[in-house]
Amino acid sequence: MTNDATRSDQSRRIVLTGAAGGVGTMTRPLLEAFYPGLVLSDRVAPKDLRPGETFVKADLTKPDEIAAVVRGAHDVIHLGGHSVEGSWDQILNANIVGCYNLFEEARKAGVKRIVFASSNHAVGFYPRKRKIGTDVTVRPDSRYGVSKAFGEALGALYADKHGIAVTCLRIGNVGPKPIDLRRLSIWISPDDLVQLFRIGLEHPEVHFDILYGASDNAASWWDNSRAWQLGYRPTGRGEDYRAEAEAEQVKLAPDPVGDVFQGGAFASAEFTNDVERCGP
Ligand code: 15L
Repeated sequence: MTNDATRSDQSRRIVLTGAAGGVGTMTRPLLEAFYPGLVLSDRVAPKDLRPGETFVKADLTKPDEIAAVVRGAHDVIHLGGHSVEGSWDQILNANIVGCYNLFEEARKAGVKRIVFASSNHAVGFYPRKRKIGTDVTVRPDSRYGVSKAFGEALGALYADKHGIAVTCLRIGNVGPKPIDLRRLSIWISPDDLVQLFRIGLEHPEVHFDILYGASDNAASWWDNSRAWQLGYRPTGRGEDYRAEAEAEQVKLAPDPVGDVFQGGAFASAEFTNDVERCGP
């Protein structure tokens, strides 16, 4: 990402929800260089609070607590919520009600930009043999995936109706390296994810965008050209780890349903259909 496309004003208040979770923990140390003084929020305090970071405890289901978190904020990176498949109650509360509370309290507080952690599971029922862009119809593979599609729709509403610049990142799998064959296609390094956060927080052209949260993976199932257009230049290459990912894959049991679809085990869980009857 070029610096002239992304000039950061370090004095502004930026909130990171879900700060104590896996993705928050991996990206906070990297974000610090660009945005010192992050305001962190979660239901529990991060164990490794760093100098300059402020923690505000909040439950996404409680609008007054979220209002306190976003008060005076210029931007929000919303990672908070339930991060895998869960019961309907869990998903409803954390990801549907919680996501609504976040957007609505942010609007009331005058927040200018929101980066929403969507997920590959919003489109997890696309077969692996298909390459998809960000303009396809959503095909969630789980209740969790449905909640991410909801968050994307909510983002579009708040962008069009209220002028908040919203970037939805359909994040693949974040970590130091791809951990199996599926992740060779969807892996993203923490550095590359921070690059995408910065595009969402800075790029002047963002109104409402959906981007894939993936590194530069030769085996990718996604056309991420919009991200590249916005200056994204990922440095991670899944292919560099192919041998390790293949070695890990052989330790896993075959999943005749999950291995067909992009969402993997999220697609095969609770599956009662025939693979042949799923769409192309
Ligand atoms: C996700 O959306 C989850 O948050 C993460 O835990 C992984 O399961 C990832 O997707 C994945 O698809 O590997």
